[in-house]
Amino acid sequence: MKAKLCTSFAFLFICQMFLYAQSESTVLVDVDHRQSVSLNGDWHTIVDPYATGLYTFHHEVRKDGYYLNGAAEPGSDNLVEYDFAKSPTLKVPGDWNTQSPQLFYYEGLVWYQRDFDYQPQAHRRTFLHIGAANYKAMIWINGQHVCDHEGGFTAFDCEATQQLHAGKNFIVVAVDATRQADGVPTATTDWFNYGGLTRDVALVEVADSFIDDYDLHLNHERTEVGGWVHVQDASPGATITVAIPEANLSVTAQLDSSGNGLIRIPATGLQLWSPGQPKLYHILLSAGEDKLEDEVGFRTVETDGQNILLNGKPIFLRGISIHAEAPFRGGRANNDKDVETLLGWAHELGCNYVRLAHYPHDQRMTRATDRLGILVWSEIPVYWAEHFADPAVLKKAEQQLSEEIRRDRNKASIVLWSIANETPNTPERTLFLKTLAGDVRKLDSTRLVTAALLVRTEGHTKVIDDSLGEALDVIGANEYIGWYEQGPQGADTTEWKVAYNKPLIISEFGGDAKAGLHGPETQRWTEEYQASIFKHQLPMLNRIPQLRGMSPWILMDFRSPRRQLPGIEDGFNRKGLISDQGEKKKAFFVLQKAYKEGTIGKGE
Ligand code: GCB
Repeated sequence: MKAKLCTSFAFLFICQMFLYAQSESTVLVDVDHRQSVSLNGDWHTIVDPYATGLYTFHHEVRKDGYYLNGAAEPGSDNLVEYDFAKSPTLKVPGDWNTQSPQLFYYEGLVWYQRDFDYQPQAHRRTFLHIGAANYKAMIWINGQHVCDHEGGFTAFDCEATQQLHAGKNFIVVAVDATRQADGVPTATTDWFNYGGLTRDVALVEVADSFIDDYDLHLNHERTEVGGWVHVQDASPGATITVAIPEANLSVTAQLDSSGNGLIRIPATGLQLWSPGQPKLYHILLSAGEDKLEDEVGFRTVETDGQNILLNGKPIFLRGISIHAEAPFRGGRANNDKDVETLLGWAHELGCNYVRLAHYPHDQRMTRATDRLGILVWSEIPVYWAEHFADPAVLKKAEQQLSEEIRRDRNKASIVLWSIANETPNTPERTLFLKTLAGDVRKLDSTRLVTAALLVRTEGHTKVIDDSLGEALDVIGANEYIGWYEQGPQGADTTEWKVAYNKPLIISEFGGDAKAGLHGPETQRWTEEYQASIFKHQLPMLNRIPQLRGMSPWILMDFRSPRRQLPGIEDGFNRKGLISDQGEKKKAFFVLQKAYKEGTIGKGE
């Protein structure tokens, strides 16, 4: 079967992954507080659309693949047809599309290589950390295979202790951004398929036995911080200590045979985290030689009938949707400045909440929402027409979900895990997504499960009765009255019927406007038309009794190859309240007024 698959070019990359001994990648929780050596910077790159660096002309796996980092020796008749040292460089982190005009629409395989000096320490282990590589990555250090990864928006860590040595080392990463019909996401989306090593790359050093995962959260009654810490390769009888020095709290727990230590710390006296007071505590964890710090907030989130309760009190989520698109320069958002700009605008708008669409964003984003007190909807890219009947696709979605939750479960700002966006209401889809909802609850029972559903129309009534609603804690729904259907006034006569007695978030609404294009409110693409959509939507939304939040689409214009209208879209989805060059459109101020004056929303 493998051999047969490997003769088809479309499957080349997948086959290569099968043919190497699979090394598992993991996610080191709190990796940004670990000692690390950055591998960011200039990497040599080779664009390889035919996968020549992996396969011979008969599609056999090459024994002398580009991962060996070969070069023709002067005077030798050894034929080597590539040379990283003489090849152009690209910046890491960064997508290749916005770094080279020739690569703007390129969606294939690119080889990345760099040299680095390293001094491994005795009794220390080293992991290669990749913040994100879109979409598939294969990794070698000093010519030896380290690991592979699929999924363009989740972080992963691969142990490289064996492959590294003292002195000069080299790393080669093959990144393939080919869109996959059976990928997560599938081949058709409404965002740009930025390829490459789009987030930070580093070597992370840990002790022989080290803390790889933990879950510290306030219990339902808000009386105790509970959870667990997991230590990899702990010796029998080892213990784990968790301390919150500021609150004079410290506990030590015995690890069980699988390396897990259960933690219970009395929470009396701890200040709760909330958007008004985003209190983070400095936490110290230690297990033998391994010491780790984190900044963690404590709060509860739950539903009660149609209410969302934060720390036991009803809250209304005044939000905005955000893509991980870099303001001003374009490309993937991946640095502190990008995060500061995007969240700065959300703050200016009056938001206490953001929907991080449509995939997990850089960890800088959720660190910042924790610090700034902005609640978060985080989602995996299960988007539109996934191959829901394919068990392999389910596995990919489950992997991304667990990587997302593992990286971010100690972030107080995240209150909602979203499992899908606008998926067709079919039995296979429902089974697939109910499995994911179950997975979330197993991995993290302290947050709410949601999804952005599609809405049905019956005359002047919008009906939300998608059967997936049964499996959700909070119903999310997207609607585009005024843009994809009717004019903005359509909202005035629309009523809503929701089949579930649960909180509802309108997770998208909006319309396009080209910044600076003005005209009558009836003229599509003008700022006035977009503002008019918001003016008619807000009163309609206020009439929905169970509305508990909203995240209009979207904070900033973003690139999407689906958006082709010359002079207006030019490759951008223009539903931003702000242009990609930072110009605020009229609708921004309509929403800002409603948020700041508190004329939208109830339940608080
Ligand atoms: C949607 C999608 C979002 C699109 C948006 C649009 O419903 O969820 O990803 O970008 O509509 O602009 O059409």
